[in-house]
Amino acid sequence: MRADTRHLALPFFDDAHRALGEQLAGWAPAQQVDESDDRRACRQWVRLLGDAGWLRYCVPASAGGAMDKLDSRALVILRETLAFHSPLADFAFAMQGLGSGAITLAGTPAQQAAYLPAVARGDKIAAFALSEPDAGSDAGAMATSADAADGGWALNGCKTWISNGDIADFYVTFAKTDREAGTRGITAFIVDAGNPGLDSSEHIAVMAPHPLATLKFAHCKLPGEAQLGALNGGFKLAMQTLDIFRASVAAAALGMARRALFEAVRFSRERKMFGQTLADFQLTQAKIGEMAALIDAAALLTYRAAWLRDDSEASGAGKRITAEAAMAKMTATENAQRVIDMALQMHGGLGVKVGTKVESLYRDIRSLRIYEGATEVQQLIIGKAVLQS
Ligand code: COS
Repeated sequence: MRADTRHLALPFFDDAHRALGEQLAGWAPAQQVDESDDRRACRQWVRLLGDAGWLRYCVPASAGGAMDKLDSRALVILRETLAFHSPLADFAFAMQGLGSGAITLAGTPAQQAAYLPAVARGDKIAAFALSEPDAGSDAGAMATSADAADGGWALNGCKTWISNGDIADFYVTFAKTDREAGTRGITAFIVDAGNPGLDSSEHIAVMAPHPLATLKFAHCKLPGEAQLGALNGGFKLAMQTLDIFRASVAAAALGMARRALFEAVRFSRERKMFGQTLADFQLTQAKIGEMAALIDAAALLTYRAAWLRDDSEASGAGKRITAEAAMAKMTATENAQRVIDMALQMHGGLGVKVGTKVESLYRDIRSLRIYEGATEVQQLIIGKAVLQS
């Protein structure tokens, strides 16, 4: 089935976005990936996405990308469409962008050349290592440290909930370089998989399976060139990266919600009950109406956040869109959870049967309300911004 593309007519998008959305809507349903093993499937999705050229939207043109700069609206279209068809395909795409985003923003020419073209081809798998067992929402409280050693660095500590953990070729890792300086004492590093000081073997199983692991750094030696961006500038770099990708998490949630509505409409038209179809009942019509409005509200906030960032980049204004991205992420993920729950309820017993699309969506959506800043963190960000304005 082809994803609906009517929203591409909205003025947030230009013709290049419309062409991208139409092409992708034709490509995605034709892909066949056995997702029973999430690690194998994720690698396969990266291969397919790389070969088809879609990963080129994760890096800028100077490094083999499709557009001059990371384009938030293109990312939104890609994630929304991929998530409609396969949340795991969306995950594989998104992690290539999130994992390499800090290199795009702050990498030296040599770092960009070494990693970004390979990410765009799907030859290197990327990961973003920020969270720790005792530092999730409070990212600045991280304990992993990087100390000067042998002309380079030595990392010690632990990162957890790391997407692509143990299948990534490199990890953009954030560590304390000044323990007393809070968020102003964090630096980013590029850690290649295979470094003998890195153990990524502890996998984490979750309700919607995708590659996830804990990383342990034990005197993990890095050359000086592994430092990414300014010394002690890592927290801002992490936040700037999240500013780009949070709006795209909203888009992934939107894709899942649109799929749930699609399934609910299809099912309600087919299901016979009391001499009519489920869709003939006013109760069903009211639910479908509520679902559609929740989806459109999420869509408008998501497209606004993406458009604002692209517009700010194009004009060179460099305006932060943290609050708008937070509004999009919070609203789209929370609304999608409600829409998917309503679609599942409409399916009755079938809704909880393993193998039904709404059943897997119900599990897929849940973590989006938590990762890349939980709903409560988004509320905090928005609240602070309102109070400061
Ligand atoms: N862009 C640029 N700079 C930013 C920024 C952004 N989006 N957000 C914060 N900063 C800067 C601030 O300007 C401040 O700079 P100064 O030190 O020069 O004043 C600094 O970073 C610290 O900001 P703040 O005081 O707001 O930091 P807090 O420790 O209060 O943390 C939250 C803010 C909670 C918003 C942050 O820790 C966060 O986003 N947490 C969630 C992390 C997350 O998403 N984890 C999931 C990991 S990926 S799955």
